[in-house]
Amino acid sequence: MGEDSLQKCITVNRRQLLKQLLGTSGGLIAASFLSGCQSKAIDPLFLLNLLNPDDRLPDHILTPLSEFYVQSYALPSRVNAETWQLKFTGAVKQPLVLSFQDILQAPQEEFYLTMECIGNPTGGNLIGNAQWMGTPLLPFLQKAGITEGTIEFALKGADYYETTLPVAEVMRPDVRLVHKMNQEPLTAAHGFPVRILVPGHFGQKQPKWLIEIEALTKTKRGFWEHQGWSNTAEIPTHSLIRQVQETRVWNRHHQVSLSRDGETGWQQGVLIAGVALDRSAPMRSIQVSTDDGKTWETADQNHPPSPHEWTLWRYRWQPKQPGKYTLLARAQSERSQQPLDDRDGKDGSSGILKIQVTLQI
Ligand SMILES: Nc1nc2c(c(=O)[nH]1)N[C@H]1C(S)=C(S)[C@@H](COP(=O)(O)O)O[C@H]1N2
Ligand SMILES: [Mo]
Repeated sequence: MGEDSLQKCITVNRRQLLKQLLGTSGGLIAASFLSGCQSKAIDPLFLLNLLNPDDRLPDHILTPLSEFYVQSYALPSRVNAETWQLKFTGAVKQPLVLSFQDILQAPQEEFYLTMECIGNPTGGNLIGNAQWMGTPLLPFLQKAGITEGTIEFALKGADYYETTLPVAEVMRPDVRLVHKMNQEPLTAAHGFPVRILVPGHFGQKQPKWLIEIEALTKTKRGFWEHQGWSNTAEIPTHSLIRQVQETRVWNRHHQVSLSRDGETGWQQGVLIAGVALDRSAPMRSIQVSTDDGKTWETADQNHPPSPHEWTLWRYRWQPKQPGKYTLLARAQSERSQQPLDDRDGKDGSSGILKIQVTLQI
């Protein structure tokens, strides 16, 4: 699992990164941040009470902060909330500077959003769900005023990370400047004091330690986008199997072996559970196959109030024979259907995870 989660970090070409950083103002300081890529990944989906399939699926499962994956190429040395500033620069009518107090005094909104890294391999665990608190960005952008030729915004972190998004995406009313995660102030690793969340996109479009929003009249590639990762980084319709009976699964190499007898023996039924996510549309159904895609059954699912939070699903399988089986799960949202082939790549993974299960004699 460590290897999977580090995959993206390893793809960074240090020399290229250094060059890119030194091209920005303050590049010398940036060089000292290159202490190494930090990545933490623990399966975020805790065991549902699967042996009790009559229980209603919960509306939300939050990933505790201690278990939430961290994907950063470097942690900025110190970001102080008292001296922190967010600057609106570039093609704005009047430059605007916000303090942390300005963020706290603006109207607050609480919402759920699932964060996933575009480098998360099919079925991988660089994904977590949290409740966030922050204030809409839009009123501040309106106050600064965007000049006519503006086409993109660059969102910049104190670690000199940056990413860009089209004007229309950043000016959506559900884009927020966020300072709390699961009711706690953001931790240093997750972007204290303020990060931005742009729903519908993979993690790379959600800069932590946000310090500058620059209005651009020309397109620009961000840090990961420069390494070839998708520039739109929109979340495709996809599902992840997280659990088979009591075994947590998070990569395609997982083998699950179940004994026949006992309380969790396969004769009592096998519970399969997971999550599904889409960039903007509610999940219509999650289908599970236990015969490598020949036949499909519809899983139970919950209906989270926001499409930006993962849908939880659960399927109870009653096998009749021992043997080897291949489990698949496929999501269909109101917008699109998950493709059946393997897709691990620079647009993010949307492929089907195949889990091998052996039912013992
Ligand atoms: N400033 C900054 N923001 C960043 C990054 C970074 O390296 N620096 N990494 C991005 C990536 S690739 C992901 S997947 C998410 C992960 O957010 P998390 O570490 O809070 O889970 O943060 C994004 N925001
Ligand atoms: Mo990421």
